[in-house]
Amino acid sequence: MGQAQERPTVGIIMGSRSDWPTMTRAAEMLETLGVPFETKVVSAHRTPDRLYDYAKNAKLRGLKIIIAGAGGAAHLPGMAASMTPLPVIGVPVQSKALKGLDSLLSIVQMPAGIPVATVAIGEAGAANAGLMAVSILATTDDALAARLDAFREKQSASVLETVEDE
Ligand code: RP5
Repeated sequence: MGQAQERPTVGIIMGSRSDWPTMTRAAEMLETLGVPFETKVVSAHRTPDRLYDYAKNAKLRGLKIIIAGAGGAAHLPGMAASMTPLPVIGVPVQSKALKGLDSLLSIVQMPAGIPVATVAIGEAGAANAGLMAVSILATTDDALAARLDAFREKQSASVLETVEDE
């Protein structure tokens, strides 16, 4: 898994190594925009003690945002959010049985009191989770805000105005 060198400000956690092909899209966005991050496998049900330690110490270690991806009965984002004051962005990983609808509903339907900012199912959601983390950090980081503006301008320029004839 990718790992930036500087002290991480974003923690990308996921319930299983099998989530990495999805969660790598969040990492790619952070890398592109120059945000230091870390990636870890932290399962709510297989490694609950690891989750407790991670969430309880996240702020103390200097993290500013957590991106948490999980599939199926996806407790990870909500449980992480319950144990840290940091903003948590939840990524519903596409499951085999229910194509991620289970993941989506179990992440998005948080009862009032502990929020999880939930993005779309799968790779698009993971990419947007990375960009959402950048947007939040950019509110207090002018250099990052400028890089995000440039990223968006480049994206706009890459969208063709017309459909070319073959
Ligand atoms: C969840 O169960 C993980 O987030 C993953 O999406 C799903 C399946 O995990 P594996 O059985 O592939 O490890 O906890």
